[in-house]
Amino acid sequence: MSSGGRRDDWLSERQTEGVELSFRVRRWLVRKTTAYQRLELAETHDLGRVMALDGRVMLSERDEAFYHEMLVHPALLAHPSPRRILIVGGGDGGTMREVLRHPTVREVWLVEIDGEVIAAAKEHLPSVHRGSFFDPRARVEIAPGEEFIATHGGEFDVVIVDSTDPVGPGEALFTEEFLRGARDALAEGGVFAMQAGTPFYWSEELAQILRTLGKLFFNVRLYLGYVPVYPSGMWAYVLASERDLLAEEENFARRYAERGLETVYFTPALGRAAFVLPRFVEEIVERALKAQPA
Ligand code: AG3
Repeated sequence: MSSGGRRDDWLSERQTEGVELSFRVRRWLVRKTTAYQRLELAETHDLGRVMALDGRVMLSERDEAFYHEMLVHPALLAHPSPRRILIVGGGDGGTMREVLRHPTVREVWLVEIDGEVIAAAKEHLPSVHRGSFFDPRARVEIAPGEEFIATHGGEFDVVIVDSTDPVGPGEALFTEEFLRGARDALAEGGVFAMQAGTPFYWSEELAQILRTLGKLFFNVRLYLGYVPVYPSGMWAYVLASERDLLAEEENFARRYAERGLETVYFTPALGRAAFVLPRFVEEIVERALKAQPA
């Protein structure tokens, strides 16, 4: 049986109790249960290869760059000189690929709980990792993120959480305890970034993330991007820092040019515009961050 699916030639994600998105499968590449989750990888009819974990679509080859660029570049461009980077999750290597585009980066740690995700990505998703696992700056550790951060205080210029959803099995990476640890893993002036689900279906989970980050960081900034294969297509990300992030956004264009970045979705102008929110999302943010220090 495919995830939530009725027919064997479709990979389906049940996004809500009443909404499913299905991808017609040409060929199944992986269908297994690892120690942590159900792992599915298929060659699809329209979107290239698609990977799902526990029936939740993690990426398609066709639009993964939309997501990975938006998760990585605002955070790295908000830092004047990001050298040491930590990625929690992100076993497919797409986030690491985008991090490694920044020539300032000396070392990037990828801490992924499920080694089988990395193995499957290495074998079946070369277009996503594009060799980033083999970059001399890459360090890969198979471990739960919360364990790793507990022993790496104050070390990273940027910490990026590339997790599954705030609902379900990824929940550990959304708790106050974990997020405090992620904050404490930052060096002076460090920048934290995470994916935060969709404001369209999961406004309460998003508000919860913002409330938690609001307690931990001086500056919390929500932004949006478009990811066609994710629930609702409207995806939220959060930057948090002791740095003045609003001021740092003015440096996006210069740093993008200086670092010679090449992207298919992100541009410096889009990166700044992404913080301009639809009214209903502004309301979620205002309510969640109200009564917090500005
Ligand atoms: N990380 C975010 C996946 C969330 C998608 N949720 C869903 N389909 N329900 C993806 C990992 C890519 N590196």
